[in-house]
Amino acid sequence: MKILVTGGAGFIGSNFIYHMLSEHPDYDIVCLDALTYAGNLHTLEPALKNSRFKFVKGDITDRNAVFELFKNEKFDTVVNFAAESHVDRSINDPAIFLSTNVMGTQVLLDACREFGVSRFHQISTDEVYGDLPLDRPDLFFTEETPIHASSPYSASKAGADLLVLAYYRTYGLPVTVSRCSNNYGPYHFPEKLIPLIIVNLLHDKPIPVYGTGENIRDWLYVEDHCKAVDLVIHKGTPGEVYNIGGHNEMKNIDVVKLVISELGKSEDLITYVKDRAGHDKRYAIDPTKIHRELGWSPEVKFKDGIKKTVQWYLDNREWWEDLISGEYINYYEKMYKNR
Ligand code: NAD
Ligand code: TDX
Repeated sequence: MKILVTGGAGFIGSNFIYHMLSEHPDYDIVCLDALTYAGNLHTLEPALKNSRFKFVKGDITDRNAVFELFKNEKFDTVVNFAAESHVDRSINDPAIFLSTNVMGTQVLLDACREFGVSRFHQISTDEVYGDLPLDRPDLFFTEETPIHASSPYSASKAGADLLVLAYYRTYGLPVTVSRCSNNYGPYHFPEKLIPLIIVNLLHDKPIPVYGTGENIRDWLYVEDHCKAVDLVIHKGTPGEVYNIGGHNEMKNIDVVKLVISELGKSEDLITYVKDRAGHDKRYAIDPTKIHRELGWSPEVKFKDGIKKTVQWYLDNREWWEDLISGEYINYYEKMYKNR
């Protein structure tokens, strides 16, 4: 079995590559990644020593390069993690989100049709469902919840989902889609909430909390997501969507306070800043379908996952110290100065 993992130099894709290399000792994995600001080849250094792994630098929107790669490698399965993934960046500059997330997905789908694959799997997100109100804890996203995206990021992911499902209906391409809640764990780029809290606390810098901090996210340890995707690509039914989440809803402010206490820092570092435009209130996944049909359940409890994650950032300072120099300083200034 030969699998193409796009976006494998990013957060979840790299964790997925390590999961697959260790769980499937007879599989070959090729990673295609453009190495944008969010992609990091250092993350894949241990994988690069494995003879069953190959890295190819390239852009999923580059049709010629993608077709050439498919022609040479003859993939059985394609798992598409490659995306622009940060909501705040999509608010400032939506165009690249449409290009990578929609057009890039279309190029991959066309290559799958042309060269024949047994499965194309699209890594999607719970954000395509929009948000839920804070005062209705009885409501959850199911696979039947209508698409109702709020940000340019989630709209681009929703567009990609619709295309993927259209290629199933129109051309019979064997596709699956998974929509996961917020991930956390090793190799998470420090522009996202949990690694940003950790990195700022380690520098005794303020923690910017958007709005009132009451918004709710449904957190899942990244390894649990990888296990779910592994199951979907092997046992999922073509044409189907699977929600992935572990019923772990937390207010942002409670996540911030938990990480502060884990690191023994002061809550005085909490700073409330101007809210995100269009900020989704609550995400909450109903994972009944993947549990019932594929037997998946999350294994890592949030309090244990947070401990492991904080420890990983303490043990791997050189990984993130590299990332927060240079371009990241400009990003941080632009995003948070005078906010
Ligand atoms: P990330 O931003 O950490 O990584 C994205 C990777 O894609 C990077 O390595 C980047 O270099 C690569 N990439 C970007 N544009 C590319 C292009 N045009 N061609 C090839 N490679 C390109 O993202 P992540 O957090 O690991 O998310 C991975 C996927 O999972 C995304 O599709 C995202 O929408 C989805 N997702 C993320 C979360 C989350 O909590 N992070 C939750 C649900 C779904
Ligand atoms: O500085 C911050 N302060 C803050 O209060 C940042 C970066 C975020 N937040 C809030 C906004 C959100 O309510 O924390 C919450 C989490 O924010 P992000 O880490 O940016 O994640 P989110 O917007 O929820 O999107 C994530 O989950 C779904 C991923 O980035 C997406 O790729 C995925 O699809």
